[in-house]
Parts: sequence; C-alpha cells; structure tokens
Amino acid sequence: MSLRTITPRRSAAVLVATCAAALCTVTPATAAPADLGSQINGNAVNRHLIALQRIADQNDGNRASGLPGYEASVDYVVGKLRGAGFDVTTPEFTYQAYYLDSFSLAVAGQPTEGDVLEYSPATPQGGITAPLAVAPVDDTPGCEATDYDGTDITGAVVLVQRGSCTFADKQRVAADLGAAGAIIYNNVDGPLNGTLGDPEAARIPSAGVTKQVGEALAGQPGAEVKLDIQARLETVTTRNVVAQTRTGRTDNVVMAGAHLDSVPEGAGINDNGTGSAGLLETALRLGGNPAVNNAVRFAFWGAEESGLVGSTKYVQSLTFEQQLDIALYLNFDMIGSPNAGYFAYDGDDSDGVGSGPGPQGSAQIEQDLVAAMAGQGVAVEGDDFDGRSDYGEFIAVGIPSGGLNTGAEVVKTDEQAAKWGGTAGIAFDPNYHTVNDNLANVDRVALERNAKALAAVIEGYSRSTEGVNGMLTRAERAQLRPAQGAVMAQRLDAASANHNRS
Ligand code: DTR
Ligand code: ZN
Ligand code: ZN
Repeated sequence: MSLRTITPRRSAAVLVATCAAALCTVTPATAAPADLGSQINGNAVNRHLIALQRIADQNDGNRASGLPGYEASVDYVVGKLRGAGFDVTTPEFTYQAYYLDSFSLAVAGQPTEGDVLEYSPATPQGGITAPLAVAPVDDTPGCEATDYDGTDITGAVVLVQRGSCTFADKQRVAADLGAAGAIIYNNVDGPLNGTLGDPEAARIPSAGVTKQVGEALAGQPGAEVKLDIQARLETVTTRNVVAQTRTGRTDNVVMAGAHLDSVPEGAGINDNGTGSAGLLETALRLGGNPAVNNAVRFAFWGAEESGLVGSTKYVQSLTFEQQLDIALYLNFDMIGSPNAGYFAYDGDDSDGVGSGPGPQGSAQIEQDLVAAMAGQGVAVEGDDFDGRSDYGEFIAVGIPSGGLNTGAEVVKTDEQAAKWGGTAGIAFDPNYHTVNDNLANVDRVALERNAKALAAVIEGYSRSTEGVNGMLTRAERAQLRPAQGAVMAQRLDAASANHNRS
C-alpha cells in the first residue's frame, strides 16, 4: 500500500501513566503494530458476527437503538475493548424516534398501496376523509403557493409529484394553503420511502405512493380519500461507544467508526454488524497500549438508522479545538454484502457524480484505501459522498474522511459482476433492512478483505497522517533536519565560493 510509513529511529519505549485517585500505575506500551492487516483473521471477525446474531436472537430479533438488543451489543463491544486495555466511554444522548403503528389509504373506495413519510403527523383515530386535489405538474410541483393558483385546496388531500424541493417543503406549502393531508408520488420507479427529515418540519398527515399509483390518482380529482396514519414520537435515550488507545498523540487522533445499531426489522448482521466486527477485531489486535505516534479512537455509533443521530451528536458535542484534534475519520458501513461490490468513498470527486469532494485530505484517504484493496487484488470503484452514513457530520465540519463498503440496495451491473463475481441484476445486498439480513447472508471473503484493508490503513495512519493533513511525527521532523542542514551547508559553500572569486 502507498501509505508513507516512516520507521522511528529506535522503537519508542512509550510508557503510559494511568492515575486513579492518588494511585498511578505505569503500563509499558506493547510493541509497535506491525502489519495489522495480515493479523486480521476472517474467522475472528466472523465470531463477532455470531455474537451479534445471538444477541439479536435473544432480544426480539433486532439490535435497534433504544431496544435491549442494542444495549446488549454495546455491552459486548465495551467488554472486549476494556479487556484489551482501551480507555472506553459510552456517551449518552437522546433523540425523538418515530414509530408507525398502522397506515391505510383508500381513494374512491379502492385500497391504495403506499407508505408513510417519516415524521408525518398521525391522523385522528379512524383517519381523515377529504376530497383529492391534484397539484399541477410544473417545474416546481407543489413547491410554491403559486403552483396552486386557481385550485382551492382548503380541506383537501393534495396529490403532488416528487421533485425540485423536499417532501417537507411540499407538505408545508399545502398546509399553509389549508390542505388536510398530502400524497406525494414518485417520479421514478420504485416506492417513495420518503421522510420529512425532522419532526419539527411535519405539518399535515403525508403519505407516499409509486409513480404508477400517483399517475392513476392524478386522473381522479375530487375523489374521496381516506387516509389513516397512526404513529407516535418517543424520546429515546441511547449511547455511542468511544474507545481510545492510551498511547499516541491526542492532538492528531486517527478516528474510525461503524454504526452498531440495526433497523428494528432484523439483526442487521451486514448492516452493520460487519463494519462493527471488522473495526472491533482491528481494535483488539491493536490493543489499548500500542507504540503508535497518533492515538487511535474507535467509535461504535448508536441510532445511525434513525438519521445518523449518534455520530452527528458526537461531532456536535466537540469544541472546534476538539474537532481539530481529529486528524481524519474512517467509516465502515456494510462490508460483507452477500452480492458484494467494492467501494471507497470518492474523496476527490473524480467520478463527478452527486455530491462534491470531501474535505482536503479525503482524496489521499481514498487513495490509501484503494491501495489497501489493490494489494489484495481487488479493484475498487468510487462511491459518492452522499451523506448516507456516519461520516456526514465529520465532512460537514471539515474533517478529512473516507471509508469502504460493499453496497446496499443498488443493483450490480454486468460489468461489476464480470469484475468482482456475484450476480448481475440483483442488489449488492438484497436483504438490506429486512429480517433476512442475518448471519446466513454475508460474503465472508468480502468481509475479510475489507477488514484487512481497514486494519492496514488504520495502522498506517497511527504511524503518520502526513499525506492527509501534513502533520509530521517526531521521527519525520528529525529526518527533515539533516536535509535542512545540507541545504544550509550548500548555501554556505556557494557563498564562500563567490567570496573567494571576488
Ligand atoms: N448502510 C446503509 C446506508 C447506505 C446505503 N448505501 C450506502 C453506501 C455507502 C454508505 C452507506 C450506505 C444504512 O445504514 O442504512
Ligand atoms: Zn448502515
Ligand atoms: Zn441501514
């Protein structure tokens, strides 16, 4: 791999002082990590997956934040990390979780397929009955009050096409004009699966339907709509796990994270038992007292599936200086998809799709991850920094970031199947967010390769992050000194030669 690794002149005998009350103990650092990637064993990673599956089985089949399966997952990870000597904290946070109890939609007496936009307000018990009003399809469908010019939508359920503005905007504009509810229909194939983004943004009961259903409804203005949404918001208290080595500089920390929670529908063994297991095994092999230049901080996030809550709250809890102490952030979310692809976040935006590049340094991280996979014979594709995982808040505050994943609901192409194997025409993870995301549906070759790569890259950065953020270790600074001395000697030589000439 292409990481700059600079060997310290002598292996540093780092001593770690741990002080509790008046007692101080001094722990010698273990040997400098050598080739951490090759120390990662797929069976050891898989053992953590077995543990997470059993934890889910013993706790209603899931490991979702706020529920007992998540707490048991935290206990498992914390126990291992404390046993390996890490400094472990479990900072608590609260958030509003949205629970949908029931939903039904009928138009002109016909039961109609659809889903509820996340955070939609509930209807009164028994639902609402109102006439259907159809928003004209223009450049900004239902995004501006003027889109409804000439249509009275007071007391109606409006039908609006997706596009141009957020779902939250569409229901707000309709609510301001007195609408009783909203149905938003897709402008591409597939279910809408939308969200209003934030409970505070929610104004009127809102459902989503497919393009096909929406286009059929658009021909029935005035039809009677029955919309029944029973849902509630609950305050959930949960926690992240944050474990740091007791060695290495704490003002240039190498941080790596994976979300530990699952969706309530299942055990979440690929999403994201795999990222958690790969990261946990890397931490255990590194140990809490390695002879590293930079401290390494491992995070196991809670409530990712509820909107990246744990990682976002964590980053926002740090002061600007504490954020500066983080050299970089690496994210691992789904690294054993059963029909695996191989992706690294597109740090330099060389693919030119979706969001722009990551913060300065992210391009180097992408290169290092790509090299770590190439070293195992795997060609990696770029993956847009679209903010769908826990790196989102890190890049929002400017921390260089990167990460690997093996794909979720997107379908594998013929070219990808030819390059990586697996089956074209089906999703990288057909079990994404379902009860079938279990121990039987993991690609263990992909899992081991990704775990080795993440371990190798973390090890490299624990030695030096110079390529990412220019931070030099003591050894690197010492190596620069003779060079500077030589330049100075050359200058002196040249000066005295000139002097002698005159
Ligand atoms: N891991 C998913 C989100 C997700 C779907 N595709 C990607 C690609 C890259 C990172 C994350 C994702 C989840 O947590 O639901
Ligand atoms: Zn995930
Ligand atoms: Zn998920």
